[in-house]
Amino acid sequence: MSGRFVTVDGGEGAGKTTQMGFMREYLERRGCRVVATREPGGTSLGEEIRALLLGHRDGGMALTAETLLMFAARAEHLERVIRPALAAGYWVLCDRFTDATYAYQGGGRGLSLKRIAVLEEWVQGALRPDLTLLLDLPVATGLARAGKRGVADRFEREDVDFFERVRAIYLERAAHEPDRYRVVDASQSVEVVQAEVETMLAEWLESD
Ligand code: Z5A
Repeated sequence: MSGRFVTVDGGEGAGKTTQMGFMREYLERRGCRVVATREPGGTSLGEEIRALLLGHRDGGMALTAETLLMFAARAEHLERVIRPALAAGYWVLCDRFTDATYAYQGGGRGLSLKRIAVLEEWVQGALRPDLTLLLDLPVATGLARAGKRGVADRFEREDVDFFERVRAIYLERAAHEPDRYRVVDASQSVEVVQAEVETMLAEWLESD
């Protein structure tokens, strides 16, 4: 079976990490060779950029700098991990990708979506995920889950309105590209979400 690029995205506390583990196991049981990775990060340089992006610094970070750092990490990730893995026939399972830039830097922070599209084209060329699982849940539910984890990073300290705008962009994008996105109600129990993710993956594999 040839490689596919599958991304998992969603707001705070959506359960991406939890479901990624399950998805990896499921795909491996079906005979797929899987590389699981994440953004920002996924490479040695990318993880250093991630620390810069999530850490707190005096005076914050200019939105342009934040966006370019996201894409710098992504460029490295694409060249060193994602493209080689796909070329070798692996399935790449990625925790967040460019949809997150549209949602957080675009929706959350108000950067022009057209400007993000220019960077997307520059850094990715024609490469887009084959499938994106959007784990959607009410902002309050996600924040309550994330709040149990301890020290908040630079994004987790944003207010509810920020995360409402993030969610709205994800849902808008999913409605606009129904062939690529599958939206799962992530407010349900881990087991129910997992069962829905399994059904979704099985149907997608059958139709692919
Ligand atoms: N960011 C950006 O701005 N622009 C970009 O282009 C990219 C990223 C790529 C780091 O991402 C930040 O980077 C992120 C957006 C920004 N900002 N924030 N915040 P991240 O993905 O590493 O960080 P995160 O969103 O906080 O993800 P996470 O910490 O890995 O959470 P998660 O993977 O979605 O959830 P989880 O760890 O699986 O679960 C969270 C908790 O909920 C945990 O205690 C679970 O046991 C629990 N959980 C999970 N599922 C359930 C269900 N179904 N019911 C009840 N409890 C559950």
